[in-house]
Amino acid sequence: MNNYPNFKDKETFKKAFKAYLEAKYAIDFEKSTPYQQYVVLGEMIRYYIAKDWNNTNQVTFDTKAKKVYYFSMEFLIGRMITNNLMNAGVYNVVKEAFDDMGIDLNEVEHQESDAGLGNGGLGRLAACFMDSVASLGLPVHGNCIRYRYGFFEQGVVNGYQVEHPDRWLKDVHVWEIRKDDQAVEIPFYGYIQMSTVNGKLVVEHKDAEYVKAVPYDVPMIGAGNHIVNTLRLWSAEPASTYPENDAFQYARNLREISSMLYPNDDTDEGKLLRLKQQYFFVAAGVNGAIRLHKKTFGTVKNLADKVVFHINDTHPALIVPELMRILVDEEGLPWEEAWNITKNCCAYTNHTILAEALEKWPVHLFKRLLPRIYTITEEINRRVLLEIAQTYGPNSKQAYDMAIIKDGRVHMATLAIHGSFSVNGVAALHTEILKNIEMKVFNDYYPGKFNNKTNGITHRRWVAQSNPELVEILNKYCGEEWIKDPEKYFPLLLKIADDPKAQKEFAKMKKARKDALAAKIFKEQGISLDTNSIFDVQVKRLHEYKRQLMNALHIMYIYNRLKSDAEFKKNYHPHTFIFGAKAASGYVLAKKIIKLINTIADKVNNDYETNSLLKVVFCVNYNVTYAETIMPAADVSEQISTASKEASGTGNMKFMMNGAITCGTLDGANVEIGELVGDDNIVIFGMTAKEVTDLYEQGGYNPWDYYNNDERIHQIIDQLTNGFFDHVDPNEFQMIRDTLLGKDNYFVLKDFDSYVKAQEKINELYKDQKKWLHMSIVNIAKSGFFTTDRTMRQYNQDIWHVSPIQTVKAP
Ligand code: 26R
Repeated sequence: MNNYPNFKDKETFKKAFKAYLEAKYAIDFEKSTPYQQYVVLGEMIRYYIAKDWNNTNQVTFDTKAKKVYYFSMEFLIGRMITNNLMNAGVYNVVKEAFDDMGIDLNEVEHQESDAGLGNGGLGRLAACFMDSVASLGLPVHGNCIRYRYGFFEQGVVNGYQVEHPDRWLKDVHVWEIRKDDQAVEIPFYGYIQMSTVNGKLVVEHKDAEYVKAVPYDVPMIGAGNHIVNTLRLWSAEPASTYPENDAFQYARNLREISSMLYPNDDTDEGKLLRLKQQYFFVAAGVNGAIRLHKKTFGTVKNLADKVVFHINDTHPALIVPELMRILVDEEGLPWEEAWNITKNCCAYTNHTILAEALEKWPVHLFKRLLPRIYTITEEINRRVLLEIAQTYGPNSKQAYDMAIIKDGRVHMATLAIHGSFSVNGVAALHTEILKNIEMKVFNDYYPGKFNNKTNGITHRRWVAQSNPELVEILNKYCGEEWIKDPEKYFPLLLKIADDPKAQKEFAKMKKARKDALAAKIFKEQGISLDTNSIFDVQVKRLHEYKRQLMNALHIMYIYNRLKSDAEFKKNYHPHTFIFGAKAASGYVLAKKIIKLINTIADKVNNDYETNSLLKVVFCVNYNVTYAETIMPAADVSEQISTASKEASGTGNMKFMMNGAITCGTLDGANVEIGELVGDDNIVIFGMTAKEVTDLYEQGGYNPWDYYNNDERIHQIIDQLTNGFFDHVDPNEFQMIRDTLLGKDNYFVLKDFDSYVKAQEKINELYKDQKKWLHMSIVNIAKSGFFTTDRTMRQYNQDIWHVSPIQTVKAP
């Protein structure tokens, strides 16, 4: 057993738990609340893993192991308690003890607030990565900001989204440890004075405004291997020196830095505070890493052999100039040597090709906030351009395209590409688009730098933790080893894909998960669902390119058909369309689409002629915790983005691993899902990425042709504004109508017909349950590829090259 004996067995645990609780809260155990029980359990787990955590750090230090610092502005971790109980290997002891004591473990688990330090895909990916690297024993540590408010809490009032602050830290955060001794002071503003002293360049940052960065460490517990990595969250506090003339204003401003997560995942707003956040956590994390490196090796010259800084999207790209600053200004290395080290330390992942999401900072803003970082970035740019001129001559188009600073702005993706030894995309198609279109000029100039790492999800959270019925089935047909290597063991399911007895077990599993979701929705929103209906689910951020609108319009079409076509009605299998989505607070059209979905739900759910066949639910405040109930309950996974726009998607993988059939376009990782399961086990529709790109080049298409020639489309578009929805201002959805008929940039109307056909196919397939279950089982069997264990192994083999930590296990 482990170093801390309280979890040795059920009886020991019961005694320790009771004693701890009574001491901590000075009450009788019988009078304790689930929240108090949660805090005590959480703290006990943290003590339990403390030795392993310390040991992991110590061994990494003693063996002088190479390590990775994964910098991400977002880690969407959700709740940690269940994951920690399972990975630490004490779930069953606790469960049995609690059963004896009359405590509902599930209720205790629900006391934890969902840590929403992320917007969506990119943030959740980082969280899945942390689970996998710890479980593989790889020394990979996260760096992020300790946002006082995470991603906003969504409410719905009269069909409209309202936003509330996410006060996730309002109670104690049981997992973190504040490390005052490792705080770092970060300079902003001021000016730079250079001088030469004894022939050496001295760079002084004068009149700077300092902010203290205090780290809070959160353990990332590996599954059953006694490895505990660290996620370091930086918090902004007053520094030891501050401007005397305006101390209050200073205090207010600096607290803002770690006050909230920006709720945008599409448009780069260019807000000064966001740039401050970026430099704040980059500088804190890099300085901490360098300090530890120097303590280990006494030099920075071997940095590239021992450290990788991973840049998760462009948000932490300031790592590049910050590292140069440290190496040149503080360590006194010549520029060339420093640049060589920097280029060999940094690796960058691109997560989007949406032009509006690419970060570009106005020079005037950048320069004022970060004077030294700016001059260094300028020098990087100057030298890079000189080098490019050697290949392409002076004033080439290539030089313009690859410039870091141009048109008054600093281009962060460009900075990240020049400053990294590896640039990766997140799905095969996405990487091809980067290499051949979006970043072609870089791929030509830096052959071999670009590579693909298809995303994944951690099967520990998304199956082991979220779908107990599926766990039982997997244990039975794949053996309990599946948890260690899903890619190897899941395919054993192929043998029983047509076995009636096994099929029945899968059907039962799905029914149980649908019942659980229906119970939650009933409890929270008072809507009752038919769990024999097809659960057709689209959950993800609300964005035009993801085309929730197409899904909504299709529901209107189905409703119209059900009302007017008896034959159609007879053949229609009952459907429940489930949505979950948050819209960025400033994204007006996205918010309108939420209103539309809720308006449609209102209408169809209350129509007694059709509501046994058609129901619509908008799940309020979709987050990681909600997803844990939704993913396993889906029959159909909606992945219907305009082809080429969704870099990968990861929800698609969670659904697949839980047996849902993908209804999707050939976009992102859907392409790879399709290749794995084969055409018969996925429903693909719509334009291809190439067709989309070609059509953009021709300037788009005319949506009026579709409105005029397709009666179904004509009817729905008119219904948006003709009073069809009761108690709704006919102008309410004018904006949606105008968008669709104006340009329809995301080809909703163009793909509509093929989407209707895809949905018709699903309706027919589902009626043949033998066929459907076969498809579902094949999907699970092939989903092992999408574990982040595989993704992380590939990152390590091709990019990071670190060795697993060898800890000496306590006797
Ligand atoms: C600049 C700022 C406003 C900003 C832009 C974009 C902030 C956040 C984002 C989020 C983007 C980068 C994102 O989440 N991308 C998603 O990454 C997932 C993980 O790789 C992919 O699965 C998904 O397809 C992609 O949209």
